[in-house]
Amino acid sequence: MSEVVTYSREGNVGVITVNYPPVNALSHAVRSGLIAALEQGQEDSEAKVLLLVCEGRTFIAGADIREFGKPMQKPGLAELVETYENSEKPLVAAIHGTALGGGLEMALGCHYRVALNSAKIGLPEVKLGLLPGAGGTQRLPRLTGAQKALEIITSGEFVGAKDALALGILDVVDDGEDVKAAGLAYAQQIADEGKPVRRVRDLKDKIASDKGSDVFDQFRAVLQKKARGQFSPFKCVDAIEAAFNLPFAEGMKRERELFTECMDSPQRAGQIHSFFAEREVSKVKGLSKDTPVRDVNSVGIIGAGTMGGGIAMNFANVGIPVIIVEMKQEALDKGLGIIRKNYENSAKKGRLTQQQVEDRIALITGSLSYDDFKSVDLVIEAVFENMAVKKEIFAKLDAICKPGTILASNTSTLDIDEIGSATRRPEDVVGMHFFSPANVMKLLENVRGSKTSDEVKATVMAVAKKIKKVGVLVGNCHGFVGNRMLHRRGAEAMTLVNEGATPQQVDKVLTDLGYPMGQFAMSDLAGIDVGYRIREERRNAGEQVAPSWMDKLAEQNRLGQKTMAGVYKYEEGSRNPVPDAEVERIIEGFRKEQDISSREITDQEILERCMYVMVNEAAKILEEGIADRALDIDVVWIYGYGFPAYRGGPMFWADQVGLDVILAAVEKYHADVGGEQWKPADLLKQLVADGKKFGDL
Ligand code: T1G
Repeated sequence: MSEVVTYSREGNVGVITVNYPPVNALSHAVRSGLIAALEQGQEDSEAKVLLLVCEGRTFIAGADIREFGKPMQKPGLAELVETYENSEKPLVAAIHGTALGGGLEMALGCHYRVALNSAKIGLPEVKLGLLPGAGGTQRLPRLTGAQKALEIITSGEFVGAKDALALGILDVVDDGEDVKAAGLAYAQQIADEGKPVRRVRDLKDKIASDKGSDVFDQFRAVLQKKARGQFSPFKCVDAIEAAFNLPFAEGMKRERELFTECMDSPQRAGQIHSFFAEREVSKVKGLSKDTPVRDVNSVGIIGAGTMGGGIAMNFANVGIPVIIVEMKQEALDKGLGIIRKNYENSAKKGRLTQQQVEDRIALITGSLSYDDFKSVDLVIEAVFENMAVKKEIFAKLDAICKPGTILASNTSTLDIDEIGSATRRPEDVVGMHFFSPANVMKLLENVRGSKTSDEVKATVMAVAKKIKKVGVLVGNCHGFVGNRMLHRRGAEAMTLVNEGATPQQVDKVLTDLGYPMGQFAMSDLAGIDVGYRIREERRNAGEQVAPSWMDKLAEQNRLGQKTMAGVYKYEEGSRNPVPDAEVERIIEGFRKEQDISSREITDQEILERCMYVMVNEAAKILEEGIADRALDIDVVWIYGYGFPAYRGGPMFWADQVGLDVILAAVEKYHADVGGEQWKPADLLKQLVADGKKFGDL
């Protein structure tokens, strides 16, 4: 008798119940249990209809991802679904929570489907670098037609119960909260009405209406942009197309071939790594589930600029009231106006109702006085990057805020310990580094100071989850994890241009790797003056910072998108970067001034120098304990800088390139290019010597 799947009967309904926490994934034990329970149901002469239902918080959430990469044990998932579909007795699936991937495929193998109104369904395999491999690409189109099946399967997005009902994926949606009761009622109705077995595989009208249409090629053209560089989305289209060109059994064979191609692709390994890494980062070294977490029911924000406004929206979006303090009424009004405009835009796009817009705006109030922070639980400072200003602010906050209020800075590079030293509560001081636009980017880099308490660390990690961010706890150094590595890449990219590359050549190497944006297009977006000010501050602090052709741009007020010209030029109303001959002249002039003779630079050298310098820096970050695990760094780069999840993050990618290859190149550039950035990290040398990878740490 299976521990995880049981059979029972209620009246003349045979009930197959899955109970395999946390998400009823289709592990080998569950698959075997489902076969056994179905056999019991078939043999139970009292059972006229069978019901498949799950205990716990959700219906089956898919194949057990932890089994991927290991030898598949029978029964396979496609075979299991087919066995259910061939049941002689009508089978009803009752869905709550999320029916995803193999879970939805199991439901599609049943003959009728009921779901709670709160339930969602989806085929998110594409987000794992896969495709639905248990008949989803063949059965779903038979219910929805080609276009909707293509959208659902290539996006991997979840579909709410009401929409799924309208699409014909569900038969009934129940407004109650008891999925078993809903399932039993519907199964009893089917028994009473003597409804027959109804196999999705036998449905023909949706196939007939879309057969031979050019929707597939149209969709491939759309994917060329949306899924640039990815493998599995295109295989999804091929599999779905097979449902319209081949008989069901042939279509299943074609799906299996394409699924195997995806399973074997390095992108699947990268996506699966990213999936688990995103969940692992919330398990912080040194913190346990018992570490106390403070309540955060009200938030104060200092600064109503782009960052402050975006940060405020994150809290209002989840119902937490926010007070934004500015120095001047005009700046406050401008900031609040931008927040309203952002919400109105979301409403225009149908993402929010007007009521939701008003409700969120009502949660955000402005003030010109710090006194309004007296009772807030958390304050986040989001003013410009100047240490003296920040210390003055934190001293004031320390005097005004109640004991226990967490004082956080959104600084992107500055020393959290030094900021905390301006207060009598360094244990309550922490960095909360949001990424622009703060209401969009998912990463929240939480920066622990040397005195930050475990309770505060646990609290800001819980806040990240609450505001739907991916929180990563990192150590305190210049640039923390993400920007410290980005600074290395930026410096290397600038030097490559000094030496002969063009900005657009460098950017194309990075976008070909899968970044959404190249180094210099990103500089234009952030503002050329941002980097210029940082370099000037470091020069004024006595650091040796080499002159740069980008300084020339700043000095000529070519600040990027905001001035319609920076590294690139921009047409009116367009963000599309266009190479500018004027910039090439500026670069040429800089080379002459610096007596640099330019040379032909290959794309491979650009890739190595931009990426390996980051990997070397990351190894130093790990050595210093600024990041606890390599996967933390992967998550920072995927969610903070758009590093392609299908490559698993820079550390996972480095492991796939081979650390020996990278170390050899680092040593070569240390000799050729020189500089601290190319000094091989001890950890990198050690891993290569031991034949190990970052993933082994
Ligand atoms: N397999 C194994 N473990 C899983 C899992 C899965 N499919 N889904 C989640 N977990 C673990 C997760 O690692 C975490 O573990 C815990 O459950 C809670 O997850 C043939 C091949 C269901 C929406 O892609 O989207 O079917 O950290 O923190 O935020 O066609 O988990 O507690 O140890 O994410 O409430 C397709 C992936 C598989 C769904 C719940 N299915 N999961 O979110 O909790 S491929 C998916 C999710 C497939 C077939 C193909 C989410 C969730 P731990 P969580 P959550």
